[in-house]
Amino acid sequence: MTRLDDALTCYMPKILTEEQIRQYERDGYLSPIPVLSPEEVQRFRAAYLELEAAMGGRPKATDLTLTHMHFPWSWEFIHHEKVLDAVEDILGPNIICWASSIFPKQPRDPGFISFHQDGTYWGLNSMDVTTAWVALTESTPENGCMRVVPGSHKQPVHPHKETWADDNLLSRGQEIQVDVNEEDVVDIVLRPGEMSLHHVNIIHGSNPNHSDGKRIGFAPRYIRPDVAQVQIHDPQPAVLVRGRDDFGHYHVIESPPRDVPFAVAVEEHLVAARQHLEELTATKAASGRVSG
Ligand SMILES: O=C(O)CCC(=O)C(=O)O
Repeated sequence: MTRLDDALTCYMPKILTEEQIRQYERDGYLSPIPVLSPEEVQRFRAAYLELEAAMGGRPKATDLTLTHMHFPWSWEFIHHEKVLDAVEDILGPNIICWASSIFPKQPRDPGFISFHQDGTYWGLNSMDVTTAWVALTESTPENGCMRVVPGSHKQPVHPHKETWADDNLLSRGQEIQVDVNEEDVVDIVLRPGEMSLHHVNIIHGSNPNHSDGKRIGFAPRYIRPDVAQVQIHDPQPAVLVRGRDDFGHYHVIESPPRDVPFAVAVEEHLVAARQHLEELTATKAASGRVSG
């Protein structure tokens, strides 16, 4: 009996099947999982597009981290019941949202994401970390959907190079220093409202958008409360979205974002996101929370 068999004998999954949980364990990702209704997709997409417009129309992914700290719709998103039910089936009943990112690609956007493993530079001391990548538009090979190497989460953490390439949407253009065989890569095709879950150590990336439409994904990062961030002395803010935190590794935020005029929230968000990126770049800390 494996550890997973053991766990499944006393656990009744909330939304995933046992087969899906085993699949995630084996492949390091699971897709597609329907989570948002068409109305929710429309509402969240409209909220994001309002933010996008207020940020000049083409915000970079690095300016879109931690929106849940500033916008009620994003706070609601990271607490979405169906998303959390699936995450609970993977991580267990106690869940912290440690970060969130939004990855927009504009029509014909040359922006791409080089192959990388998130686990290399988030500075977390455990691999019990999963990203819920929720599609707010279609996500297809043509518009630059996410691509993964199934099973690669079981590989060691590989060296990465910071390329700082212009069109690379990652904070420092991090790129894995192993050859990725195209034949091993799987496209994660999603319809609006579907999500994939991916393990923090899986090799993943995405290509430019060759279509005439936008591609938008919202990606909350979830951990178990026992997962700590190394090399950080003061507890970092994080949101307990389900269950209990018996470990105290984070400064747990319990209240939704303050009710301030939209323009103020945008300004505060941008300052916070940029400050965060600056700190990260200045220290080159391996513990960055700038996602992707
Ligand atoms: O949105 C993408 O294309 C890639 C996202 C990503 O790298 C991530 O969620 O970790």
